[in-house]
Amino acid sequence: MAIERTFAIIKPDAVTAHQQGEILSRIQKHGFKIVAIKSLRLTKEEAGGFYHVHKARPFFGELTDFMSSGKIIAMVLEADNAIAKWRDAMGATDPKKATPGTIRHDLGTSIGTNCTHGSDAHDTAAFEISYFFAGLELI
Ligand code: 3AN
Repeated sequence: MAIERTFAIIKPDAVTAHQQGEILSRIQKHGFKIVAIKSLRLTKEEAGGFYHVHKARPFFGELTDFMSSGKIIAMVLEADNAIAKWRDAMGATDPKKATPGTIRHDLGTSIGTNCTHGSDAHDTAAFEISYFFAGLELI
């Protein structure tokens, strides 16, 4: 296994519900190092740039409205096998299908409002990290 970095978001639903502390605690219990972290609110256009791969999907408008509806917490997480490890910790996209004990199962409310994001591959992790963080923030 190799030390790897992934990109994570605590989404607006979780920030509004004051679940940041619970999610950060789970991140630490899972053994991730938080390399970088910031709180910000995206515009709809910025959310669209982040989710550009989903532009043709029917839920794109709903997704970008939601992701620009309030503050998010953006993070770079580091661990052995971080990309798969964070996706396992989050659980399935749809909280109703996620395994009990995963973050989305326990805190998510719908397939759209599923409280967290995580990169799904090395290339998307590299794009997503660079979308939010400059090199100097990642040392
Ligand atoms: P994941 O975030 O688990 O990789 P993707 O890449 O399939 O899931 O979808 C990106 C985001 O789009 C999801 N996190 C979810 O919030 C949203 N999404 C996916 N499917 C739907 C849907 N049917 N309706 C509304 N939002 C959706």
